Amino acid sequence: MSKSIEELKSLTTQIRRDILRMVHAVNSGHPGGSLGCVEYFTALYGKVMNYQLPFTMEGKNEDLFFLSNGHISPVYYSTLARFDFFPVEELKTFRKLDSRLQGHPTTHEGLPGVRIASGSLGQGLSVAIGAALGKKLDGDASLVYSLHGDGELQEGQIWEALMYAAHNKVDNLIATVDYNNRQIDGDVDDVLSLGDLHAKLEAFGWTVLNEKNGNDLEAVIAILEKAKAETGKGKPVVIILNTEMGNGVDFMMGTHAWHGKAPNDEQLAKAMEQLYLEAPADY
Ligand SMILES: Cc1ncc(C[n+]2csc(CCOP(=O)(O)OP(=O)(O)O)c2C)c(N)n1
Ligand SMILES: [Mg+2]
Repeated sequence: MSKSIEELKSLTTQIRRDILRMVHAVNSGHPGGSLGCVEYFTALYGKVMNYQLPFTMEGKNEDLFFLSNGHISPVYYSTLARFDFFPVEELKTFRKLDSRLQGHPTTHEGLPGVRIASGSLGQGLSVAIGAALGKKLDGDASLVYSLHGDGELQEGQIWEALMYAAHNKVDNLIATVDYNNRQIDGDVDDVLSLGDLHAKLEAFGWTVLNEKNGNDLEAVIAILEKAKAETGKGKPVVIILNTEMGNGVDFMMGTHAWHGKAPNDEQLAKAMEQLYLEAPADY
């Protein structure tokens, strides 16, 4: 049964708790970008995307999602577990040897929900385009979604893929850019600015939507629904989603420092206080 907005909002807090506990347990992983993308994942899996369980690799007649910025695997894994793709307890195995939950997603462990390996930035848009074209060939009217980091957009392959998708009218694809203006070494504007991203994406032939409140669940659902309404019109669709790296934990916001760093015991305890739930369903 589908969850109410209130239930989904409380789930966003649970997912944030999962993310921090997962990276804390192994003292490694990427909490910052993960925390910023919680509303996107919750909107996608809780409201917007049409998918079936049990998971099948082929995903015929269902929407597909490809995570291109694979380092934010904690938010991906927590979301998949909380939406019943695999047991929540398995989050305990994150980044452990022989786990299905590797630091960067891979397919050979067979984790339900994961259709591509990612982590090497820049590749996921090309995969999503291939899957979208495959759906057209199959007469499958479902949609393909993908997520990309803004720092990831510095990869040349992304721009080849953008050009290719517009030329081939891949209009069953909704790509989203996690526009947090942070990357591993600092602010995107300082490291290698994307300039006027909206104008660039438009010039590459895409329909471009913007959402300033990427950490407001209802706003994210609304922009994804708007994007859906723009599909089937001869152009691929992209959402520039403003998010806050580290969102939900005060000392993790306003900096790139938590891109790939785990909290220590004290920091975890402090963060958990800020992510209070009356009845947490921690694994
Ligand atoms: C091809 C490639 N080059 C470099 C890296 C190392 N790397 C991992 S995350 C990252 C920063 C990416 O920035 P962004 O996509 O904005 O992610 P965020 O920091 O916002 O989570 C880099 C350079 C990588 N994973 N793949
Ligand atoms: Mg970023």
